[in-house]
Amino acid sequence: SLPTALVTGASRGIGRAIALRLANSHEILAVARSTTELDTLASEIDARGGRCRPIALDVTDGDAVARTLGGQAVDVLVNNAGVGALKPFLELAPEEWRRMVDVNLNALYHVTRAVLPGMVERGRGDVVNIGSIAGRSAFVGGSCYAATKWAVMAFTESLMLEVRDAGVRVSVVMPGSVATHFGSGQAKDWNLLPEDVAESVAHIVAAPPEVLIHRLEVRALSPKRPR
Ligand code: NJP
Repeated sequence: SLPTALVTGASRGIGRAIALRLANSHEILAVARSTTELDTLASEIDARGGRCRPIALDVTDGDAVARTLGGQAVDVLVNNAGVGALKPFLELAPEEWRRMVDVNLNALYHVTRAVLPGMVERGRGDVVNIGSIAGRSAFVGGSCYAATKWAVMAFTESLMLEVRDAGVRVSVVMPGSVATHFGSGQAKDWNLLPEDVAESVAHIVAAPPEVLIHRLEVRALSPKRPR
């Protein structure tokens, strides 16, 4: 049977592209809150001859995550779900700050905590976190968002050091700007496509078992390059 890949934030954007890409070689567990979008994704993967199980779940709900994902046999975990309220610090509402920390950081604890024990037990597995170039730089309007993505970098490297001897590979993909509905909720005319990021995730997962690609930074070559 196919290995299993669990992708959070699979209902749209980068997560959806990752789910579609990994569906070539994996059974997909597609996690997000939007059930209709997850069902559409599952039908699309079905139609291509793949397998996809939609899982409606708020990744910030630690109890629900443990209940739903705990004990699932997962070969590849992609922590992709993320939110960005990109605005000056003094304009950030407390709820926006809390939400970014909850989805971009705390959810990585909940989801990873649920599936990592199985990987360690089996002596193999991939955890791929979707970070950002904002995880090694700063920008106006990024006080919280960049802070959460710097945290993802530190989490990724620390966890990698802890579990590599157990055979589990932990990585981070750091994209530049990607054309999704991220942040404002409006489709953006940005340079990278979700599929570009998905290709990097697939590259990490397909590395020979004794090879760890720990960090990939993915940038567009130039602004407004036509495809
Ligand atoms: O964002 P978007 P992207 N529980 O808004 C899900 C990073 N990144 O694809 O629950 C469960 O299109 C949401 O699903 P739903 C970014 O930081 C992006 O651009 O149904 N799921 C949806 O599927 C993030 O880590 C750019 O609303 C939750 C998905 O997350 C990742 O890429 C640049 C959830 C968000 O889809 C994907 O972002 C960069 C919850 N509580 C890094 N809350 C960029 N776009 O430019 C949200 O460097 N989701």
